[in-house]
Amino acid sequence: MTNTSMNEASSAGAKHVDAVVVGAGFAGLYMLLLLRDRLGLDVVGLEAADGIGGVWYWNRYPGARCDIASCDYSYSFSEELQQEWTWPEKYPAQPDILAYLEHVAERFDLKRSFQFDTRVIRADFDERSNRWRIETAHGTRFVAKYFIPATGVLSEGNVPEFKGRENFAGRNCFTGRWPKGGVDFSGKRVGIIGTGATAMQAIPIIAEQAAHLYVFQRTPSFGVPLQNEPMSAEEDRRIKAAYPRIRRAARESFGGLSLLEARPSALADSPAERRAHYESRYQAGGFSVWFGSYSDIFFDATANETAAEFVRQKIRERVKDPAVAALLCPRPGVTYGTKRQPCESGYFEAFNRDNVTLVDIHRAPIEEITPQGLRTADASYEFDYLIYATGFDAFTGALFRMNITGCQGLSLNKYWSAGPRSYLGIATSGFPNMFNITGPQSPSVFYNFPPGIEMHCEWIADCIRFMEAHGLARIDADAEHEEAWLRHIVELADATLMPKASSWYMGDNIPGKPRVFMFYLGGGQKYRALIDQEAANRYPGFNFVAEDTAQADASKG
Ligand code: FAD
Ligand code: N01
Repeated sequence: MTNTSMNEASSAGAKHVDAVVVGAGFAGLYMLLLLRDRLGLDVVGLEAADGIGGVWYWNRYPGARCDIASCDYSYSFSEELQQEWTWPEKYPAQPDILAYLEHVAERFDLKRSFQFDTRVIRADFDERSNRWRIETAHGTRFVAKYFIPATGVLSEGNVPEFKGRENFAGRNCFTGRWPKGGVDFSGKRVGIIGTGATAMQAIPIIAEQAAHLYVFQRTPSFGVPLQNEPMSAEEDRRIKAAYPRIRRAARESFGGLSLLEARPSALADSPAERRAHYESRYQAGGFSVWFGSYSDIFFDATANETAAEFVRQKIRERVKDPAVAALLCPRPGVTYGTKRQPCESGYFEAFNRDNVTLVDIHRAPIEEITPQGLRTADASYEFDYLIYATGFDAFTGALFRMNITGCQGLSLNKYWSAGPRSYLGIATSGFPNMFNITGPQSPSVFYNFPPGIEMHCEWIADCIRFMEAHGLARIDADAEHEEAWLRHIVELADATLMPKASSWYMGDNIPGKPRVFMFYLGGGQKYRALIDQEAANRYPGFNFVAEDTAQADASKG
């Protein structure tokens, strides 16, 4: 078959649209709204789940909630929306965020443009027509000028391949695919593997229900209290009146949050001043210790140790049994805040209960999952339910599973085999007309997601508007700009303590994944200025092909 007839064959029966957006989380919903309603494009959204919500659709495990305050973790693009929606708590729980996103979808009539239960399994760029050909697991096909994966950086689960995993006779649960009806643990024996942010939210609640809970911990985490509280009517009014200031402060901040200001140096304060400052941040809750204590904890190991020791001391104060407390404290030399800060509500106190057992699988690793439970190097445990709270194949997991092929048959999986490559974290050279939202090499997970998503979606919509207004068929990131961006990402990361820590930020949690730093550490305000400047200067880091050139080339073939 010639190239032309292959292209024709694979486009036959396909639906032709201007853009395909994959994913119906915060990103996919807003991207679709902008392209459809502001630009007037013909857009289809494809979503693997049977509803909207993304992370907040899938992660229904007990205790799932956001650890960024609702006034920050919400869309800012519509004044009416932010005024009419009332959050019940300072830090919203999963059902409330899902209800909010349902409201957004309803209010802006978004669902009619989505196809649910529809997983994208392949996307190929056809260089002759400058169109993406997208295929779903049902075999339906789409041809689109623009292909926008809004597939999330924490959407592809990681369930480790323990020996004997399939032999467990009880019920398996993965926190990132929690059943809609919930799971009743009353009177049951439960095992949970993992002690990251997810497990720290789930454990105190499951501990209250289960007959016995075994917590299998390989690495302890520096948890700090969330300090959640109900939203009073007065606080709701205050926030609604203050939205212009709150949103501005978030835009002008490093991490997209409105309320935190760190002092420059932990070492410049006396031990007593430092202790008081950490204490006030600990009591303030959420990310206050992480982003709001001292800036140099990210750069200087001695400064970092003051924060690490403060949090360890808190764990020792909260856990009654000193041996259990010691196990729950991150080990000496492990830096604080160089992996994602987990926030908790009663996590450490859960280990004061008689029905909770902490099992150290660092010392005695899991050897096998058995029909009755699991066996470690030194003991066997029996339970009825086994929960995997084992995290995600972050950043690249969902993208790689779409089998994306760009120019000259190059697969994204191959091009990124030594780590992600992009210009500005938005586009990858050789993959034209494809845009990433809060993906690798952007501020991504080091920036509050809703404003990060709005920033990217608006930039992408403006870029597409520019292309349509100027008769452009193709936009492709310039390879030299991409190379320079990669160097910049590494340079910023290497100035901090972060690449030295073992975490999913570095791909450490997935066997065989290359160890590279995955996101931009220059801060949201600098990043916004860079991408705005790129657009204002008419995209110097990108190469364009005009529609008429593309048509002429196609007719030559
Ligand atoms: P997602 O919400 O992940 O949506 C991606 C969607 O794409 C999913 O619905 C998925 O089904 C779909 N999809 C993926 N692949 C395909 C495919 N091949 N075909 C079709 N559909 C596909 N961030 C914060 O800023 N603050 C927080 O407090 C916070 N809490 C979090 C708590 C949990 C438990 C998790 C897992 C993440 C949390 N995050 C938090 C990060 C979270 O990823 C973002 O806040 C945000 O929800 C991301 O939205 P998104 O639309 O980019 O991606
Ligand atoms: O995943 P994780 P998560 N054997 O990767 C353990 C967001 N989030 O789902 O550290 C034994 O952090 C692993 O142990 P170790 C947030 O961005 C936010 O908890 O690899 N154990 C670890 O303890 C977060 O960072 C909220 O030694 C194994 C755990 O499983 C991100 O999602 C709530 C193992 C995984 O921890 C991911 O968090 C929830 C193995 N083979 C999630 N493999 C909020 O509060 C893994 N583990 C907003």
